[in-house]
Amino acid sequence: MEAPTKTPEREKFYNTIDEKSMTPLWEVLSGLVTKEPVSPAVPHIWKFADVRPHVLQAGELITAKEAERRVLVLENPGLRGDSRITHSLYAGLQLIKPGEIAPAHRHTASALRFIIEGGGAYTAVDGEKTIMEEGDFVITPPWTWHDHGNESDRPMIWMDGLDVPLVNTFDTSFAENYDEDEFPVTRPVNYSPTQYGHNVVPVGWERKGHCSPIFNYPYASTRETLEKMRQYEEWDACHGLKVQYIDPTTGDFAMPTIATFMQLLPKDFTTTPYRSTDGMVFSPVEGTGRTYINGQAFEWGPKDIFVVPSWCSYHHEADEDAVLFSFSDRAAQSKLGLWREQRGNDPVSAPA
Ligand code: GTQ
Repeated sequence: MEAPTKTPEREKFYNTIDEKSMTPLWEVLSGLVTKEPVSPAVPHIWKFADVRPHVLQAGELITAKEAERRVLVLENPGLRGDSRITHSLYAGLQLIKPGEIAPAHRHTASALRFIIEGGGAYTAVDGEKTIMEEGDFVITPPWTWHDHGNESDRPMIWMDGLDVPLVNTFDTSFAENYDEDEFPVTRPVNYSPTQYGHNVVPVGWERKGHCSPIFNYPYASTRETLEKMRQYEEWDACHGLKVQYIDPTTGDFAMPTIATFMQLLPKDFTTTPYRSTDGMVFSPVEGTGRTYINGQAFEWGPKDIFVVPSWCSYHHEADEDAVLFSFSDRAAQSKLGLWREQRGNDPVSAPA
């Protein structure tokens, strides 16, 4: 689709209406309503060994308290200055040193934590602490008070994933700080998995908010599920064995906007090329391999973070048994009826 020819007469007209804050659609239509997704984001990998020293350096420069959140933002090279890892999502690496507290605040954005290094630090959500270990996936639901602290003796580094770009597209951001560093703790550590993860809820219980009431999904359980499944389930050609994290009270994704996944790829497995409209952020937990994104190879190992933008075709190759965590905005896209995928050379499919 090409824009119509510009004649002097037309140009003059465009300049006239430009002064009235108007523009001709036919000049911009093909870039506006594209035949298929065109993302400004590009494929990229952050090797953990490369970025770790800088995350630790930040720890010498500023305290968690002064920074409020001491995070190095992972900016997609196609979107520098925008604090985005995909077009719609934010990601960063947060460092909490022993004894530090990242003070309590709340915001309308949803946040996830994926634990990359360390163990024993906590996130507190509305008065409940959860202790985090490597590979755990932890949620901070919208508008819940949260602070982070590290009572262990080692630094902890986790990846934050937030829907800030989506929230800001809608111009719906609210945020406030709590008066104290820590929101008062009123429930036992890890209470929510006990209350909501055992297939019962109190009689008369009603769901509050739009997130899973469970906010820590430990790696040990997810890993066990995948290991059991490998004995009884077929490997999916595009994904190996892939599970999605759910809100057990609805079966929907655990968060309203962000979908999260964990997958197992067995040694020497090569997946069939795949693409979907949700730009994906991957972080391998175990194993090494590579992912070809639009034909370009990205070599990965544990704790690396790489991004596959919307509608880029990709496939994985695992050199050894590999486990990959990933997240995307699929939860939001699905609710809006926008999500589509394509497996290999199959036709593009959209769920009914
Ligand atoms: O931990 O609440 O990386 O509010 C960016 C914004 C983390 C957090 C980030 C945040 C947080």
